[in-house]
Amino acid sequence: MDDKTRLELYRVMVLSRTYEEAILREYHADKKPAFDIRAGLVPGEMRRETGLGRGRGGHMHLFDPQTHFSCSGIVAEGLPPATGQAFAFQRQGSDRVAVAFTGEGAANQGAFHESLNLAALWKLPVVFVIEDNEWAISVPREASTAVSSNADRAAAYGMPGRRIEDNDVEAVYAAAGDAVARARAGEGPALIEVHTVRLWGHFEGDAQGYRPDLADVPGRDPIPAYEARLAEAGILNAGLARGIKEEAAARVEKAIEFAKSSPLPAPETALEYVFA
Ligand SMILES: Cc1ncc(C[n+]2csc(CCOP(=O)(O)OP(=O)(O)O)c2C)c(N)n1
Ligand SMILES: [Mg+2]
Repeated sequence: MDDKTRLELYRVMVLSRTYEEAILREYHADKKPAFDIRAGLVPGEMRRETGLGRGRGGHMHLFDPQTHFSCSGIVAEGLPPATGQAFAFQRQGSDRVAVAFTGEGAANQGAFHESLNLAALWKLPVVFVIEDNEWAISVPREASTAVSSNADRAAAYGMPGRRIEDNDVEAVYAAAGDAVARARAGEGPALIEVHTVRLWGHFEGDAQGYRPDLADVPGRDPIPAYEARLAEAGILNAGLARGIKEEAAARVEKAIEFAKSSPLPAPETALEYVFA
């Protein structure tokens, strides 16, 4: 992998983290001293009229036609629409590939198995990505899943399955490239399971009393680990890392200012975009 791509991976990781930390800060800003879920800038999960959900839905109900992104609040329900989208791409003769992301807990839902079966049967251009963060809210993987790697399940549907351990971003990048190339070549779907660590609670305010591994969590953070790997390879130094972080912070702060200065949805429009 070339240096430019490796730095780009680092940039995306930093931008994502910077965004999450900024949202965390804004979410908690006016909820103190005692945590009041109704108070402050983000009472619940809505944002503003200019947001993807136009202030009418939370983080689970986003749709962005520009980047062809959508999500669902129903666990595993992103998979059938991705499979359907891949079917549309195939019929259109397009070289586009659908990608569905889901959790390791979701891999026990019926929708997961139905999607994989149909996608493999019809050789659809879709990549299924499972993020194994070891927890489904408070349920550890071994309490819900009979196999230790969901990638093993791919064989049952006649598609390749790959599991990548311990936040190896470069291995994820390579596996994604292989899966997309395979889909584009008409060879059908692939499954990638990415093993990671859940750094925070399932939701803000989750005290995680059920987690025996909490003390180990900070040491498993992928960002300092990748920083060290790139520094060792002579690609990243402290100055460049600082620059990338400052650039990410400026971009995120600008977006937050835009959100704060955007109007709230007008109450009389509450029934717009509702099917009845
Ligand atoms: C069909 C359905 N059942 C239950 C829930 C409640 N729920 C929300 S997240 C979650 C756990 C999901 O775990 P996992 O798939 O591992 O994803 P993670 O949260 O770890 O990313 C559950 C059970 C839901 N949203 N949809
Ligand atoms: Mg999980």
